Amino acid sequence: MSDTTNDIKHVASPLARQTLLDGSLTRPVAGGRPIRLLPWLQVVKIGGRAIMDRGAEAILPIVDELRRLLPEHRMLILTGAGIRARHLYGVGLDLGLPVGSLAPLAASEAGQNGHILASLLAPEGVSYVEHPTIANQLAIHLAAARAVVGSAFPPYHHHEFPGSRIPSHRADVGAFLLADALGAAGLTIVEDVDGVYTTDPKGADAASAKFLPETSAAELASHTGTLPFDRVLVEVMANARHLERVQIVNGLVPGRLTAALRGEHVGTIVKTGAKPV
Ligand code: GWN
Ligand code: ATP
Repeated sequence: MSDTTNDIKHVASPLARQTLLDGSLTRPVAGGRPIRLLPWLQVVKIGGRAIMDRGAEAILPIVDELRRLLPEHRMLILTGAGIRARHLYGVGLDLGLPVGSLAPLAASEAGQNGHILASLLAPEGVSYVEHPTIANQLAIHLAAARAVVGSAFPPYHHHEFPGSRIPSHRADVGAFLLADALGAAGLTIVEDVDGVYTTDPKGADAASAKFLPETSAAELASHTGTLPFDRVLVEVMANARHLERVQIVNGLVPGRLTAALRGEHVGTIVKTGAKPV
């Protein structure tokens, strides 16, 4: 075989001859910022317990607000799991189920809430889309409709990390991972409190709770108390690639979600570790 034939068949690949375990070798190739897949997308996470579990009283005003936002924004609306998942954790843990069995069961409750929300927005052309659709056909669905609804849970199943008996990657983490991976314009987390406080404003120390209009993943890393979102989100935000901030708003106050999507500083803005371009 001639040298010429060998040259033609050779495919130059920058990582072919080295280990992927050495950061100094992979950095020149893998160190760049990824492209933004859907830079115009607004991701909105609706709390399962905070909003959906309250029924019509909380859901209908949010549906109304989302409906009015459709001409202004293209949205991926993701729902959390709520009280049914908490009941499920209780029963499952009592039976000794591993975390990888509990994760998809809880995730299915987030999906149910998504189906409920999507039904109410159906007259506007909004549908529930499945996890595989979000993974592979989100762009075409958002070309056909101003918004779609999905489950905020990440589909970890038996790949859930075994560090805790309750799945650590829940709806807030799932919503953030998607928004950052898609290079979305923003992520708004809709809660039943005004934002992040120094301590739970509905807990035993409520009287001492101070509102934090702005904070950061770095500051929250040393916060030992509870937060209004998944604890692991703090770590995930620190390693963000695109999303420079997350906004937490009170969905029980009409207009807060709209203001956040219009770029107003309502609720709490949490700065992530993503570097500005
Ligand atoms: O079922 O409501 O997607 O979008 O994590 O997996 O447990 O599944 O195990 O496309 O793949 O219950 O069936 O269910 O919520 O997650 O979905 O209706 O394989 O559209 O079949 O990654 O919705 O569901 O629960 O999101 O979060 O069939 Mo459901 Mo969820 Mo539907 Mo989905 Mo899981 Mo699929 Mo999946 Mo499973
Ligand atoms: P899911 O979507 O997973 O069902 P959710 O986001 O709707 O959940 P919770 O996980 O209960 O709801 O989180 C919101 C609650 O967090 C608030 O109602 C508040 O009482 C509580 N909380 C705890 N610590 C804080 C804090 N430091 N600041 C603000 N709220 C806090």
